[in-house]
Amino acid sequence: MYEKLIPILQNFLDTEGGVFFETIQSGHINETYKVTIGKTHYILQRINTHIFPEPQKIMENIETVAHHLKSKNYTRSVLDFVKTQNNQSWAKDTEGGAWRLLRYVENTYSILKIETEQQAFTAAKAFGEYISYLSDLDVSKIHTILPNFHNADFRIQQHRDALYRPPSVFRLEKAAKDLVFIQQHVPYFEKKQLNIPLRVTHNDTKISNILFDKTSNEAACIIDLDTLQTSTLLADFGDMVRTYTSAYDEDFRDFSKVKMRFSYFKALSLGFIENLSGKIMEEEQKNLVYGAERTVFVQILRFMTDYLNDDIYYKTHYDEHNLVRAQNQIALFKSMLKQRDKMEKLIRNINT
Ligand code: GN1
Ligand code: MG
Repeated sequence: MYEKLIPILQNFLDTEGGVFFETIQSGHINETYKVTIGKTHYILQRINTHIFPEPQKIMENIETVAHHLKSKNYTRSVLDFVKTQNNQSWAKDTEGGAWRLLRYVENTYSILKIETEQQAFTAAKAFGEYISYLSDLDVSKIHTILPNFHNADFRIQQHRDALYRPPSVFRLEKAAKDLVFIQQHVPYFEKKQLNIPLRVTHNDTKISNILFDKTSNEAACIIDLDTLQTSTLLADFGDMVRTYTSAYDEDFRDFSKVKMRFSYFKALSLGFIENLSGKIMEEEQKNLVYGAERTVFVQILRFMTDYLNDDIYYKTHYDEHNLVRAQNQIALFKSMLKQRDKMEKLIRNINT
């Protein structure tokens, strides 16, 4: 099964002496392998070009950001790609697939699910610091990779388009109650203009996108930079609230247990803002909770839209997978709405 990877790998380096492959099961989009040659480890990844049609732009963004971080003496590791033998940052396979090879960051581990408030604090602090380091990077130097990625109006429209298509009656019936819920909440997010600056943001701040140092348990490296582009700080904060505060991931089916845990919200908020001192604007801080609610709502829309579209975007492992994910996120969203006042109060009282 791994034989087909050998010629791909040879675009980047010689494979004499044997190669060992391991599949890495994480992420809904790309295909990822750990590669061992002798004592050296790499990550080989196939970029999903249906979703990311312009790998060149992704790689240029990553280089621009790495250069900026290094010039400012950023102390954590940055992703380090092996160039092809022709000095390119990625290679095409015979079917048009796009591949790249990264040097593995040694002595690190990643986690799929947050276990402690300390981890939430540490990860959010690293993402806050990242945004802070990038706050003086000229946004016009960054390519847009996925237009409208966090744009709620765009996601609402995609959802409506899916409903007009129309979806199968079976799926519509299965989702009926959730579709009503979505309809009720659309007005809170539709056509809301906030006066918030564009920044260079990560746009996928889930916990598995941080490598932790095995010795210190500090954040060693921020990874998965495919969605790195301009957006607002609310999106990065929001995705942390979405993925760090729930005790269960988005695939978990016992929705009654899915809750926004306030102690985790507190930890991540304090961590995030700590390194943004003097950089976060009043208007940004004021809208953090709204931004978090919007991020979760957008994720509900995205999973539900994909369910209505017969699963064309996210990898799914069973028939109702996207519906379950949407319902799981609805449970989280409901729990957040109940705690809105408490969350607002906490954010208001953090001094920057
Ligand atoms: C996708 O592939 P992965 O897991 O890194 C998605 C994110 C979603 C996430 C939901 C490019 O990320 O936006 O929040 O799934 N990435 C893209 O788990 O659509
Ligand atoms: Mg990602």
